[in-house]
Amino acid sequence: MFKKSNQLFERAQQVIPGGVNSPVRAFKAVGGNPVFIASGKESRIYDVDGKEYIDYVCSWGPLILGHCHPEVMKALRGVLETGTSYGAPTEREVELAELICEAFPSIEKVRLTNSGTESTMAALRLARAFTERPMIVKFEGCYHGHGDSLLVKAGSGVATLGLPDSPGVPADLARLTLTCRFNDLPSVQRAFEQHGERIAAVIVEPVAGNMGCVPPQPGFLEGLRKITTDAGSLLIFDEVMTGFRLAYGGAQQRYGIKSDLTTLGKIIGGGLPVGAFGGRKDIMDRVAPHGPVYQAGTLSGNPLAVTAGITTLKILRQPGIYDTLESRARTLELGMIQIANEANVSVTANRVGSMFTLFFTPRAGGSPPKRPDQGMGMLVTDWQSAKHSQVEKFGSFFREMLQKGVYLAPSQFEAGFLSTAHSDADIQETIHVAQQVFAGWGRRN
Ligand code: KE4
Repeated sequence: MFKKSNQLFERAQQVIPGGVNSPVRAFKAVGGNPVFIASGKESRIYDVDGKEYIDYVCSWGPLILGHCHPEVMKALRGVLETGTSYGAPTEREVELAELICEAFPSIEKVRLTNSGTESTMAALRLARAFTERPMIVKFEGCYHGHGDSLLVKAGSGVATLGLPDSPGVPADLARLTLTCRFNDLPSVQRAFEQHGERIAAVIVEPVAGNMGCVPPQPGFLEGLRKITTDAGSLLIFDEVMTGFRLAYGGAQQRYGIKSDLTTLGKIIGGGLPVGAFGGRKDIMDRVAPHGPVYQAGTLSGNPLAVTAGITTLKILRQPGIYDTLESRARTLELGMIQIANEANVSVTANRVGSMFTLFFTPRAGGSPPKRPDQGMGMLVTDWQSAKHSQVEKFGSFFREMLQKGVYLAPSQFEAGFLSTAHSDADIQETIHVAQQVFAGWGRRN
């Protein structure tokens, strides 16, 4: 098992930093070597040693229709015959932009990019230009791509001037990013009391996925909307992960909040590289060439990528898609909680729609769980509580599930995803496999 993957990993590390083209893929958070994938089909992926897995990463969210969806593949084959890229406007990118504006009422105009990172970088530049203010607010545990202003961690305390979260990020730039606590409006109020008139925007994952899945507490997003409006700052919803995932209109449809700018990615490319940033017309009209704020991209709006995106969104518009995703994800969540409780394994689960995380947190104490969706573990509502997770336990769980043919996100602090290709049988098989893993833990303890 994993023989060819291990050989490829050795080879990859000679020519690619860490042997991977994105750090989380290296399995450093869970131990062991990454498996190299040879193919995917519906809810399954197959590694280079021929082992089959039920896939809950779905390329980190884009493949909400599963691997090799027949209509997406047919559309790609069709456009491939006409060419791959022109560096000139095409009808398809207008169609994708129209679909996005139709799905998100807060998006009156949208610019397509090649990744989520490009989109959030551009959205920050645009917000700074529009407000003529230099500072940004982000949240601990939220990730918005690898743009310099966003690779920043909290300073001495929360809502203090930021410090670089990676070598190479200039301290002078990091100081312009304030880091507050997710689900903690007072920390945002403090930031605005101290720096309000200098804050261009607040950027937030409306449902956090990058500390594991953490939903907004009631009133949190509404509070951000009010604070930013009152201060003349912009509210940026980073919906790269949640856009078209939580609902056809993303988190803003689910929670009924309109942001000034929205960033998108992942699903809108249907598995090919597409990102986007969009929002109010008066803001977006500042973007070159209409306005002075520069943003560009050789392959932005690429015909292949937008075709995969258009086909995906048109399928997602069909009635019932999100209800099915919700119901299957709920079955998985309840099943995992039930078998963990039965096996006396302390976990807590966070889920919004078909995006979820099983946190291996210490026992919460107090009375035993009462609700079927309540595990024994401490709740996770922000980065501080997420950090209580017993990551070694998650690592063992990940490796044993992998051995048994279930491919989870290789980090406790990531979200897992379901696709429309995941069947009821897949869900039951996953629960059964987890039950075997927990039973093994019981025998060992
Ligand atoms: P990309 O540049 O990776 O397309 O998008 C960056 C980004 C922006 N905003 C949010 C909310 C995101 O989740 C992401 C990227 N998500 C990660 C998963 N945690 C991508 C996986 C990876 O980095 O390899």
